[in-house]
Amino acid sequence: MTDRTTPAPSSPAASSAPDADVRSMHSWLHTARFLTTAPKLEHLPPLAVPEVAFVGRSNAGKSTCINTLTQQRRLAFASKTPGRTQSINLFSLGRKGETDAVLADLPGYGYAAVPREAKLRWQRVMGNYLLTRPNLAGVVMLVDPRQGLTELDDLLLEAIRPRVEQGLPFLVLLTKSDKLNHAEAQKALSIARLQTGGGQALLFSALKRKGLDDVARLLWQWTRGWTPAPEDEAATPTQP
Ligand SMILES: Nc1nc2c(ncn2[C@@H]2O[C@H](COP(=O)(O)OP(=O)(O)OP(=O)(O)O)[C@@H](O)[C@H]2O)c(=O)[nH]1
Ligand SMILES: [Mg+2]
Repeated sequence: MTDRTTPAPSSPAASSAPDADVRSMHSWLHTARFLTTAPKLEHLPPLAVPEVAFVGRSNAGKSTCINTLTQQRRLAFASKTPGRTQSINLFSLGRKGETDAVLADLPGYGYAAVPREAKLRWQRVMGNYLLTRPNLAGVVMLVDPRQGLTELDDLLLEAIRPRVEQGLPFLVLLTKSDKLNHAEAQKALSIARLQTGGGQALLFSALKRKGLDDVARLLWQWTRGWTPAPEDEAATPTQP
């Protein structure tokens, strides 16, 4: 499961270092606990720690991915019924009870049974969140590779392009890869990379626990590499 990078021949310790590191990244993710739920953008607390958002179509596997990464069965509520997650749910990460990062599970888009008005409202909320959340440190877009990137995924990509161009880390995670054979998975990966203009894409399977190390490493790097924009340093609850 762990990436095998070529170790320096003169340094036996170097070959075991990536394993040790990735273990501590996983144990950091396992500290996840529920922080808050926000049905609307204005209910989100201002935070001075990096936040990584999980976005994607309804039923793509966002909540399951968070549960798998954090090794908790029901932290984020996953379900066969599309549209299960209806608010922005935040989960704190950090050892010794201290929060040093936050994961955000966002409601999925594209669920056919949602009335048009609610869809439009949600698209606005999502767009505003992605464009204005000051402490956003990265976006993971989950895509079912059997569908590929859909029109709504493209719209979202377009919406956040300015922030990504300014350096916001972004990853397309092809979920449920256990449902594809090797050739299909590789093809889906190439297409996703093309569709994101050479952006980062990875295969993931909660069922087979595939891609966990890579995602853990990215989340760690993104949150460690995040620095608050100067005006956000003193993030405090908004005044009434
Ligand atoms: N085979 C397989 N099924 C998966 C995987 N990940 C998620 N699922 C299933 O896909 C369905 C949807 O998963 P959720 O995690 O609830 O999806 P979501 O993106 O959070 O959905 P919304 O909250 O509606 O936006 C559930 O039945 C999961 O068990 C996976 O890696 N492999
Ligand atoms: Mg969900």
